[in-house]
Amino acid sequence: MYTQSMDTQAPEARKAIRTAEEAVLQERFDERIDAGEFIEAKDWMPDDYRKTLIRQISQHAHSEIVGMLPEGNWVTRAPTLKRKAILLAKIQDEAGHGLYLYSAAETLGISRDQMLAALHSGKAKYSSIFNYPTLTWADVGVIGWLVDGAAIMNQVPICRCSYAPYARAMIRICREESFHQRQGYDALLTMMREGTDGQRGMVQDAVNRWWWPSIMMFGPHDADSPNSAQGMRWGIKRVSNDELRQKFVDAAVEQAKVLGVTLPDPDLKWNEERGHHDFGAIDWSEFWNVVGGNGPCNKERLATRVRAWDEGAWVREAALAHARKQEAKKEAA
Ligand code: BYC
Repeated sequence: MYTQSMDTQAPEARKAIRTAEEAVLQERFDERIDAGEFIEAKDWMPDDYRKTLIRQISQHAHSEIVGMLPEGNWVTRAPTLKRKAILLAKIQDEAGHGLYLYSAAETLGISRDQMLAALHSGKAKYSSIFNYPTLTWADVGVIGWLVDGAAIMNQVPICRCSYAPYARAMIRICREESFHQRQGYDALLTMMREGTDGQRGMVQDAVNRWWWPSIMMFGPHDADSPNSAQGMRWGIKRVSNDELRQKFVDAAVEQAKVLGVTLPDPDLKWNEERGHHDFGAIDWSEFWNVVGGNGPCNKERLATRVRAWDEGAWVREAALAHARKQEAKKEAA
């Protein structure tokens, strides 16, 4: 009876009921966000909140997976067995991070195949930083120190993201990232303290090349960040792009001193009044060029991922065939 009476309503009346119901749900959702509550996968959420999370989490997952490539370049050339084992473990961790994050995004109603199709077609973004080449072994250390350092700065606040499955994934990821940063810093310290002049020169050269791209990782200035205000309102973003960048610069200056390297910015200096370091202007044309697909390695990175997907087709087919066989066996038993 209930269903029939619903069916006989005019479309406008049905729409009005839906709108009124949604207004109540929206109000309840806003109250929960304001109270600092977590939202779970099965809870009602506004469409735009869902879409924003899918965008951010899938881009984050893609960054972890593409982020394996610059370091992967050095697995066969790591200087010692110990460094090789550490690097392999780190790269494996990144694959794990990608998988946790794809799983978190899947709880929002998108499939992994859809996310990967968006990456492979160039529609989905991934972090700008992974479009730069790793020219020497020192680059691997600098990626750990600066790139993972920037990643941790950005990701610790995401452990308190309002969407619980994302926040939970981030807790484990952050623990592993801090090991990643330390291993990079340790590799650089070894080169600086026990290495030759040539090796110290390699570290400085790597720092010169990675410094600016690392501080670009935090995204555009707050005033030019279209997603920030809403992201903060929803508790997806807890700390702004510029605040995180400043914290990162302040921490890196001290770490650079211990390491004995110079950061390539003549305007970098302590500002007593602000209680922070001032730093030079970021070249945003370079950032947008890289984000737009025209960085030094964008095409290579994407082509490598697409090739891995195509060449892995037989593995996916075999895994599915195996799962079907297991299922059939269970049914027959
Ligand atoms: N690269 O309004 P905004 C890692 C885009 S993994 C490319 O501020 P939002 C690691 C942004 O997407 C590191 N694109 O956006 C892995 C937006 O475009 P759309 C990845 C960038 O979302 C392996 C537009 O610019 N970390 O470190 O409020 C080994 C305007 O920006 C970038 C995450 O993904 C960039 N750098 O804030 C080692 C963390 N920056 O999407 C290390 C999660 C901005 O509107 N993500 N854009 O077309 C976030 O925290 C935020 O999404 C961002 C951007 C801070 C990145």
